[in-house]
Amino acid sequence: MEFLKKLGIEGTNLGTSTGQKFIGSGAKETISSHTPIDGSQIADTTVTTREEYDQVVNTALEAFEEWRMTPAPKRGEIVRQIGLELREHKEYLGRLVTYEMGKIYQEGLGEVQEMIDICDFAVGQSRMLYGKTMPSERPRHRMYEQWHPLGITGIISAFNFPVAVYSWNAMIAAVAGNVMIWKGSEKTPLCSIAVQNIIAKVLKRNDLPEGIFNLVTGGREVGEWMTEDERLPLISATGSIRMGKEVAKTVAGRLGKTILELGGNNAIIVSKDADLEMAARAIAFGAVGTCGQRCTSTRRLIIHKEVFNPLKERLVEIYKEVNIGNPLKEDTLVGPLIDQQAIDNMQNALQEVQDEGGEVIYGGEVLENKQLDGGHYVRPAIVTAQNDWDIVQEETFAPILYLTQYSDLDEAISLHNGVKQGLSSSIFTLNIREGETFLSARGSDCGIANVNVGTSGAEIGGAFGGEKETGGGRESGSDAWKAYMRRQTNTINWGSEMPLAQGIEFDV
Ligand code: UN1
Repeated sequence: MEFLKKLGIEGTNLGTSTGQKFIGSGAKETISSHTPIDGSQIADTTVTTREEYDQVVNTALEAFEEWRMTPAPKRGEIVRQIGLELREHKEYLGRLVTYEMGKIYQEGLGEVQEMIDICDFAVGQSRMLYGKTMPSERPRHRMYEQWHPLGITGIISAFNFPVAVYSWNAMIAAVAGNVMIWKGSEKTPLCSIAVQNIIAKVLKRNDLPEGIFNLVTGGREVGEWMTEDERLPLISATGSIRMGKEVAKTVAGRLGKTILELGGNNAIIVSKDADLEMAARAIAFGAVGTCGQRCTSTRRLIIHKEVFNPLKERLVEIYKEVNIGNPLKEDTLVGPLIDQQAIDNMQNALQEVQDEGGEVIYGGEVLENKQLDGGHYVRPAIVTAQNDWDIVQEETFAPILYLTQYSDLDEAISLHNGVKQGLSSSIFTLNIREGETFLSARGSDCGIANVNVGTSGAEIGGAFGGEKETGGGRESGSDAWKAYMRRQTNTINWGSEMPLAQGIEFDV
């Protein structure tokens, strides 16, 4: 396949890299990558051994010595070139994301576009790592703060955004002066290797040392080496709440820093004053896009009782029109789930919600696809449910949309906030009071709150992340860069006296 060749991953048996070079070879544990499109094997990748891991860390520590002393705008120049290289490879990499992860090609392209956007953002940021200057209370003293890099940033990312989420972290961390060790998901190892190959071109061209952008491959064990390792002052992890709690505990146990981007259980409130057609379109993209496997996917609808039936009917109509199948095909809107486990989880959730008394209004079936035998296709489901049912309280990584009703806005907001997660949220209303209430301190408790915009598909310019069990981390835009740096307060005495702060007299 042309795009595999162009990305340098055809028949690969790679896995561990210190930037320009892949290291390690010979017989060892491998991970086989399969496409969820038809279940066929794409290639094998090697799992990082403990020895290779230590080699990576040592190389990274050495590179940090040089990288931290490279002026930030010069680091930005490297990221600018990575952005250009990504533009060159956008179609191939987008295709690989689709092939290995299963999201439709439009969304594969969108993901690479997010990488390009964050590169551009990071280039600008590289000249804006601003610290404040504050007036000193002492005469002839100057006081200011500056931001320094932390060291090795460990990045653990998930299968559902196999390339973009890495870039949010890596490109910002890189301009901040850090070196990176990335462990991508074991479900999408080829995406990691392809990105590594693209970055390697820029590193080689600029004659940079090994150890700035590093890659390790593997499962839980490799992740634990990272979280336990004191040489990694910061771990940025994206994944399940269960995983995040373990990462948080381990890293906090050594007083390291974390950025956690965990599960969401995102809802849209649809008011009786909503533009229902606009709402329906946003809901459909949020609920069935990426086959319900975004952390920002719309999982719950809280609908005013007066518009419940018309909206429900409109959604069923839209769901009926949605083409499910090969995500590489242009007219497909919903591709496969990632694997059999995801299908089982969806089926179990549907069973559980029906046992509670919910009704599956539409979809939910596992689909046989003769042409794509071995793929993991489902029909997205619409289900009536109650917010406090256990299964509704959980994030099931599949296209299940739970519908509930409300009568007044306070009730809607309380249902909305009545889950443990707090990532993304939205209200559809043309009533300014309702919209502003939702955004106020007594409104949505999420990290992202929108009016007349769905829950998924955030732009990179804002800080991305959420509250409560979503983990509290912020990545990507705004001032998220600060989490990748350490703040230092500096006071300089340029006078000839030695005055103390707080006016303390201490005559020696
Ligand atoms: C994720 O699902 O982990 O806001 C990230 C969005 C995308 C990123 C999702 N820009 O839906």
